[in-house]
Amino acid sequence: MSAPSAPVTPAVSGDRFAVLGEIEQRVRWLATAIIDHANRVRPNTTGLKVGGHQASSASMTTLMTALWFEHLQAGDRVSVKPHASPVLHAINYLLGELDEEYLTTLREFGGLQSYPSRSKDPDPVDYSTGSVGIGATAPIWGALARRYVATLGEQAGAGRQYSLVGDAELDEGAVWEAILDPMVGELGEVVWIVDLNRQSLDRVVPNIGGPRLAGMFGAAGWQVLTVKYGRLLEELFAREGGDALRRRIDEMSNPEYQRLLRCTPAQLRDRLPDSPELTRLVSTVDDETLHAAIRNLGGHDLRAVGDAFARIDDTRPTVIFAYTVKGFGLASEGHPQNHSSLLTGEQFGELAARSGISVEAPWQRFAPDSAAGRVCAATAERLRREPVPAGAVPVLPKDIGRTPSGRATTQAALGRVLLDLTREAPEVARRVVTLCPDVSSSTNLGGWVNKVGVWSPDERRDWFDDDPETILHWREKPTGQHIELGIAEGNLVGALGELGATWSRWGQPLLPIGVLYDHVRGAGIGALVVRDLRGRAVDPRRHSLGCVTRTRRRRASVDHDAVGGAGAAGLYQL
Ligand SMILES: Cc1ncc(C[n+]2csc(CCOP(=O)(O)OP(=O)(O)O)c2C)c(N)n1
Ligand SMILES: [Mg+2]
Repeated sequence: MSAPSAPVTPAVSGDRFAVLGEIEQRVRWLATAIIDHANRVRPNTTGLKVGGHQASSASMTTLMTALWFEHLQAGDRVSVKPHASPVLHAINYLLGELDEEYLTTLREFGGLQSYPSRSKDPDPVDYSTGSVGIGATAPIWGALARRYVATLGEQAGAGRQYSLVGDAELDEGAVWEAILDPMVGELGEVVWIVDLNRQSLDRVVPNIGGPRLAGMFGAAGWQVLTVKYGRLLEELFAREGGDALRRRIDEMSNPEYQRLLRCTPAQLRDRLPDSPELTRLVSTVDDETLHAAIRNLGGHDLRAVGDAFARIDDTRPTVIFAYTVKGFGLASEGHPQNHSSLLTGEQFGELAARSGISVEAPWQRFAPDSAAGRVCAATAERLRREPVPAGAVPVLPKDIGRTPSGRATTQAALGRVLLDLTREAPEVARRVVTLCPDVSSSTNLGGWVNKVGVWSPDERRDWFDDDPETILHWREKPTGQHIELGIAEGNLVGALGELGATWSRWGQPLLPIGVLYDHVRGAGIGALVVRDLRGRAVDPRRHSLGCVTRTRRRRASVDHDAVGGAGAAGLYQL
């Protein structure tokens, strides 16, 4: 695969953007080189494929450069789409958060992980990702968990919760299950940035389209921002015949557009115009400009991306659709089969030359006294995080003074134990949070829910509090300890995972307990590997969670970075 040569970074004016462009180019280079080294340089004793995703990474380098080096704040947290992990490591390296020795270890035992891992990677990773859709939604549940901790009166910091997601990732059911939950529409700290490169793993997706997706997010109450074109294209749109150019690009199918990305300027002159006005406009543009213009999408324009970030409204969740080119700046750019493709030695050498780097000395940081070096230092300073002090873990009672007599269902026992805990160990009970996908009453949580109330960011009136026939009282208040979800078992698992991780994120241990029916435990949890107490295999994407099912006991121990810890240790087991 070899695209006609083009400038790696579109021209940006102004010192600030020139420096950012330089950083972006270095990030793209480093991300590509990390993968190249693992596959073409590091001795491979087994001969087995190593892999990595150069094109998926290049698709996001502009977005991630703009985010990290201009907008991100220390309190923010980011989930990075799995196959862009090299971009995250490249940025962390430039910020001094990752040692050079790791850059040669991608996908090696003990080295940089295939996908961002909060526990196994040596540099700062906020959310582990890997299974698409699960990592994307994790910051939603992270936001919820942080709000929950804050309503306990504990310190949990503040900041946005970003998800950097692939466009094909939006096919995942977990995404829509989360977006549909009405609670999520109130999480103004949630920001999704969709890398809209029109490609999935296998193909150019013919009907993936911003407007349809925008309508779906908009209907769920999200702010929708679109970054479609870069400055060069906008400039051409303003010229005579510009309307015809815009219409032509807007109306062509994704595969046709993608084909143009693989064309030489001469081929573009032949294929692009469909009207006399457009033929005239194209004839006024030189080859280099024409070639750059067709790929000049907003997601590769630092200024356009920065403008969108500046418009984020923190009163509701935001999604930014950023149009990008998969493999941007690489020889494989825009090719339908570039998902796992690797640059050849020759192509890698060409990229080095265009990036101003030598293949022999690939791991160059910026000189500290250069403009880019100063931006890196200032960014590292801005994003520096204080270590989180561990909160006190209440002691779990070994005995709550109740001896079962006769027969009882596990669900009855669960209801009783929870209430007993409020009397025998109130400090422990205060840390218990129950979650349920619309089966609270039928799993015997009624007494507990009546006692502790239902969690809601704001106090809400219970219109049935004066109704003598109402047994289960639905008192919604910020101090409630039960979180009610819709019939959404995927959300249950996602939220449990993040509530179980608050000890490691914010130093505040919680004891999350999820309750669902035994026979539906597979629903929505399909993305995770759930085993019973005898089971061994665990899913690598979640921290810890406890599920008590309706008819039989189950403990879903889902291992991830920080399994165990306070959040898991106190999980309730019958
Ligand atoms: C649940 C799940 N199914 C399948 C995969 C394999 N997979 C990895 S990336 C990918 C395509 C992702 O496309 P997109 O999100 O658009 O990202 P891009 O590579 O275009 O940046 C697939 C199917 C996965 N990681 N997780
Ligand atoms: Mg894609």
